[in-house]
Amino acid sequence: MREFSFRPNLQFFSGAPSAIARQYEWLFWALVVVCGTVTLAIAVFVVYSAIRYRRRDPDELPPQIQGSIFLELTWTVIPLGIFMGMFVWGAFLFFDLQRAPRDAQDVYVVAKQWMWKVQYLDGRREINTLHVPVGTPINLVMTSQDVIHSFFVPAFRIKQDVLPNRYTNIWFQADQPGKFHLFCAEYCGTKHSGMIGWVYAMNRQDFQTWLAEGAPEGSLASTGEKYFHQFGCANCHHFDGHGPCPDLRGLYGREVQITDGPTVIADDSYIRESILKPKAKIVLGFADIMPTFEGQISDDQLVALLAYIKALGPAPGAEQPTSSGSTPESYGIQPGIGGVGATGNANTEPGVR
Ligand SMILES: [Cu+2]
Repeated sequence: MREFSFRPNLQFFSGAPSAIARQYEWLFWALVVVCGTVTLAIAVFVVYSAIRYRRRDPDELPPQIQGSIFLELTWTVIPLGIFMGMFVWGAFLFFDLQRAPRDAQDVYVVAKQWMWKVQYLDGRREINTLHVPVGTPINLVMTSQDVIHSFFVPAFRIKQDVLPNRYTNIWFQADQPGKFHLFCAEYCGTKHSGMIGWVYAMNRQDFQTWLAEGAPEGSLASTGEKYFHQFGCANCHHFDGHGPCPDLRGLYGREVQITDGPTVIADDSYIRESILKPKAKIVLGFADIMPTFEGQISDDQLVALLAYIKALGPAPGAEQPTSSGSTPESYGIQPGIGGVGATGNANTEPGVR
């Protein structure tokens, strides 16, 4: 297993352990070379001109030169093309890193002063370490319990702010096994510098073995299902489309029409807001009857509820949501399974892993 820690050394290409990280290195060095060349060329020309055209006699009157359209267009258009090219290159890479592939596996991260709590869909949890299989895109869904933190793994060139009261995400895919440093990159209090950990990229086989070692309480979605009944959500959110509150099957990633407002995408942050501040966005056609759960549900419980809601497939005959990220199948259940005889009864087993 290769150890990769972040220490300054003179390596031009570090052999980064992910494809996007290597593309970032190419972009970085292209920027250095282009900007360095332009800076050097200008500096040399300034020095050359200062010497070549220096005033030799106090009474000297230099010949007047009229402008040259050709010259001005040349030195405007060529650099514009080069720098726009770098902008477009950088923008494409940026978007690549912002949009997780559809088959990415969700892993939930809750940051708090001063640790990283990681929860896997199968129910395994860990602190300050993140185990991932090689060759699988991992979509980190992150939130903070207190202040702003920043999830930073230099080896994968990923850094994303982790904010209270909403979810942010970033994805990466390790393509070689190894151990990589994880940092908090946003000053978050006294022990900020101790908020560090390791990302372990493992062969799939090793990862499966590791995963099987510890999830005593069942999958994250099944834990979420437990909370769904415990907090009484099931009393109003029926799975037959006839309850007093919206049917949550297939909700995740779908467009939702708000009363007196625009449509919104039902993403992680929307679902979170709907649980903690249900009055913020009332779904069209439903009454404002949901109580707030602010202060009653922890971030860890919210993550489990989210996993459960995502795991509910669409209602039979409904369209698949079009969002990226994990599909209901990756949560270990079949689409539509949430509707199988389920009317919010604690005895129904939606077949979660
Ligand atoms: Cu922090």
